[in-house]
Amino acid sequence: MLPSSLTALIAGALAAVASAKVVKYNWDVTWVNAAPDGFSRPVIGVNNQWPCPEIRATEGDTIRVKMNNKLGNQTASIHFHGINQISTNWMDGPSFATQCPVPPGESITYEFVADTAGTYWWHSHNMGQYPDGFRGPLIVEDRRDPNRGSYDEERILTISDWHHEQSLKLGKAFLNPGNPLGIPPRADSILLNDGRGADYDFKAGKKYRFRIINMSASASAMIDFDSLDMEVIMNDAAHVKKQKVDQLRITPAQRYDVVVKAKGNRREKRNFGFLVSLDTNRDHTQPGARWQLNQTGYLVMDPSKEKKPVVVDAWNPVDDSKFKPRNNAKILPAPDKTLVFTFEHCADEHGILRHCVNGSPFVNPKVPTLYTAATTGEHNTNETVYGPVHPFIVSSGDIVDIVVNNHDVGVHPFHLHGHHFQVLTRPFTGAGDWSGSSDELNKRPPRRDTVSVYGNSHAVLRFEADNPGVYLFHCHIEWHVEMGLSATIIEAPDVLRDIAIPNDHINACKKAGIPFEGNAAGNVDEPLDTTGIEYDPPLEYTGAEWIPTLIPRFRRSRVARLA
Ligand SMILES: *[C@@H]1O[C@H](CO)[C@@H](O)[C@H](O)[C@H]1NC(C)=O
Ligand SMILES: *[C@@H]1O[C@H](CO)[C@@H](O)[C@H](O)[C@H]1NC(C)=O
Ligand SMILES: *[C@@H]1O[C@H](CO)[C@@H](O)[C@H](O)[C@H]1NC(C)=O
Ligand SMILES: *[C@@H]1O[C@H](CO)[C@@H](O)[C@H](O)[C@H]1NC(C)=O
Ligand SMILES: [Cu+2]
Repeated sequence: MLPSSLTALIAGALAAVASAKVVKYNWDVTWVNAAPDGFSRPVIGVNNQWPCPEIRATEGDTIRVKMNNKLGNQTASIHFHGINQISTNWMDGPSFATQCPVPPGESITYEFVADTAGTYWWHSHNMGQYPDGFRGPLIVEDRRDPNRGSYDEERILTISDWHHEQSLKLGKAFLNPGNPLGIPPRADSILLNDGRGADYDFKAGKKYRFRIINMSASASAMIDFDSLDMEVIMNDAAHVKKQKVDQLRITPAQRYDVVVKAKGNRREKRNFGFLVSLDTNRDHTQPGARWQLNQTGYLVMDPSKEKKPVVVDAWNPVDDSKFKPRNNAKILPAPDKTLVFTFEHCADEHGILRHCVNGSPFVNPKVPTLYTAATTGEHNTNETVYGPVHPFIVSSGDIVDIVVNNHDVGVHPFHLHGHHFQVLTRPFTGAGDWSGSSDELNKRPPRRDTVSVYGNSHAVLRFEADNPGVYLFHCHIEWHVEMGLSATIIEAPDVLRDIAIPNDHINACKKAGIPFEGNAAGNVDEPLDTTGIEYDPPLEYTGAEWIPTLIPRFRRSRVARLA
């Protein structure tokens, strides 16, 4: 006889399959005018509306999004951040990694299983585009929430920096010989729930689950709920042992699920503020951090009562690398492969500042990397065929370590596609490169998909290669992606040979004039022939701009490290 827990598990799984549904969205991607902070500008919306819609499904459901690019003058793509795309790597969304940028007038469909409950978000993964507003929450509800009972109601809080200028123009001014110091675009304001401030109804004695999602392009934000504690229950859709905290720092792309209990009683009603501050300084642990953009939201019990501003004396957010996994999962076994990802600033021959990873910036290939893996046969285990994407080849079942050594003074939030990793160590500023000592590693590490790496410091991340595909590992500051701060994990290439890519995805390449077979330069007959592979970033930044006559277009520029 089966143990009762197993019987229950099987019964649960069967029930889940029986009730699983397909959640369908048909999205026209369109320009819309919006003024979330009072300043009107064109933003990228869905079905002529902005803010963009939320995607909501239940664990086990299939999510199907038909994306019709009606922008007219830009290409598009969508990434479902934190969804690991098990067995559906080609639905992951990043342009030139797992698909072609979709040109205006074309449609593609994304379809995948929402296999794990949690708080996610979706966003354009197409050349600096999402800061124009093309992003939204993605919530996968539990069938049996282990935290059920810990809260009464649920709310979403999105946080984002905001620019009055469009991303393309910001990118062109940023990646330009006229900006040799690489001064990044500066946010004009901060948005809560894509607007100014955010108020929530709050009832005495009730407990609220906040799904906090950071959709920023760059800055870093702190949050403090006045005199109320936040009880953290999840980070990046992974359960953590409940922990009460005063303050959190949420880097772009990270999510926290926290429970906040409404103190007070029915007679003595009051309103609680929460402050969100964007740090435009480079590293909040260093002196001189300036909090230049603030927004206060309120948990409102009585609208007639005062809403006091929140004063925070100091920002000392909790060390999120010390969260404990809810299930007490142990550190994975010692690694079979280690990817060392060391980065620093470097300038190219035109004086444009880039991010060099192990000596050179990531550059988009001419053929999306997954399509190269699918069409180069036995050669797809040779890094040569992938060209300038910092390919790192791992075999099915490998335990993989990613060691990030940050030689820059800034804090960078790193995101891995296709996997949640264990954060084995992540010291604060000034710790230098990883020594290689396993003494430093956390034996019960938290799991997540985005982690901050501090200035002149490091992080060690571990995952199991159990999901064949092509996965980007990159900084989630959108401007840094455009500077080349990315690498690519090629996982189980032998399994990727001759996989079938959906016709509409291939058709998008044809319509865009982008090759979809062969090595990084589109060489089909001789995949090891590197002729035409471009290792230097293009001189002119064109972002997501659609210029039919110029595509594909690659220019030479030699990259030299700064002395
Ligand atoms: C594209 O169209 C939008 C909306 O009309 C406009 O604001 C923008 O400047 C255009 N150009 C590019 C290259 O995006
Ligand atoms: C959101 O991400 C931005 C960019 O890293 C960051 O500056 C900001 O602090 C984050 N917000 C929160 C609430 O942590
Ligand atoms: C934002 O809030 C922080 C913390 O209370 C404060 O130190 C800072 O001066 C505020 N910034 C502005 C521009 O008001
Ligand atoms: C990959 O291809 C290059 C170029 O032909 C060759 O020099 C190298 O030995 C190959 N590497 C492996 C691991 O086969
Ligand atoms: Cu970065």
